Amino acid sequence: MHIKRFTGPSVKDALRQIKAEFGGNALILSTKKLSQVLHEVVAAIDHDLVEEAVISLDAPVSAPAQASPSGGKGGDGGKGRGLDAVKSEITELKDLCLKMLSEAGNPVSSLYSKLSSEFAANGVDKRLVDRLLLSAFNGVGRKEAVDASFMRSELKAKLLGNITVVDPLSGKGVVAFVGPPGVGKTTTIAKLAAIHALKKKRRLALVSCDTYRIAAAEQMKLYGKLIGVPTEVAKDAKELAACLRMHRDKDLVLIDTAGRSVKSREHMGELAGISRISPHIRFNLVLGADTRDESLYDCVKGYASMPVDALTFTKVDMSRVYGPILNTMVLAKKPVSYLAGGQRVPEDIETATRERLVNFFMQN
Ligand SMILES: Nc1nc2c(ncn2[C@@H]2O[C@H](COP(=O)(O)OP(=O)(O)OP(=O)(O)O)[C@@H](O)[C@H]2O)c(=O)[nH]1
Ligand SMILES: [Mg+2]
Repeated sequence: MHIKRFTGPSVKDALRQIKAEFGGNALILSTKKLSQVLHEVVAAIDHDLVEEAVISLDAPVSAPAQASPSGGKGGDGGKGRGLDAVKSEITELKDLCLKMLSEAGNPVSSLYSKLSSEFAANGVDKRLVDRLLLSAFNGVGRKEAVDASFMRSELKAKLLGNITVVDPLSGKGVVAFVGPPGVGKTTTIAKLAAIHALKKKRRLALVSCDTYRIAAAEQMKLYGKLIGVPTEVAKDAKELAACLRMHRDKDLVLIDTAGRSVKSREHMGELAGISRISPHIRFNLVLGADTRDESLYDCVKGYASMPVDALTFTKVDMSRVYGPILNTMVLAKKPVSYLAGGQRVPEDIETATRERLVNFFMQN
């Protein structure tokens, strides 16, 4: 099966292109109005389908159109019959188009649109859904293209191939957590600090660079005290550099930063100052999985100038749909590090795995 997306100023125009490229036995999988002036039709061709094709561009020409100019009724020398034939052909073409656009009765189209709706209901971006489905359906045989469980595992394999994960705390180093206000940066650091210091018995230090919000540093200090790890406060890059020197014997130093808008030049300048201290500081962008796509995209774009290594998604427990996680990681082209699913420290966090993420995006 070969699947391709055709676009044109009208559906008719796209169908014309399909006929030119695929011949008369194309299957229409979906149609979409992209804008006032652009329409998209996704079509498939499979030689196995030729005999049984429910939807075909080459429908047999009906009797009126085939009538010979000399035969038939009326005495107008063929002129009237010609008009009838044209009218009939137009009607027939119209019916044919409608038939083509109808998905009923076409098992490939039905499965394609069922899977498409499932992804869409999970909040996956429509463009991404189309790309995924096109890559999964392309190249499979007709038998497989109507087999729901086969196509689901194809899609899972495609998704797996597109997901990357990383654990920035697996080795030694300095990791700074950045992100919008209230997303869960400090809580995430507390969870990770507790796991690494208490369970994994690693040497840790915490540094709060959040002197913007009242009591933010106190929050970090309290967590540090409860976990039993030294916690420093740095009000600028110079003080942070001194803290890092002081704790260079540690396995891990986790840096908490203030949550502020990416539109704040002052804040982005401060973060850039942190990144200039050392190229070895890794940045983890913390985002709320319950956030709207547009806000997530704004964050990704806002932090594009920072050397962000990975994305952590918090508040997974509060999200109704998981598509935004996929949309954001595809846009950012970054691996996912952690998934936080609650307020409990340290229980509600897990290191991201590709399989876990795939299960979020495809629940069956
Ligand atoms: N439901 C849920 N709540 C969370 C999660 N992570 C953090 N929270 C809660 O979100 C709120 C804000 O958490 P913080 O860790 O203070 O967020 P922050 O990003 O450090 O906030 P700022 O420093 O003000 O930018 C707290 O009430 C946390 O308990 C999560 O995964 N799920
Ligand atoms: Mg905080």
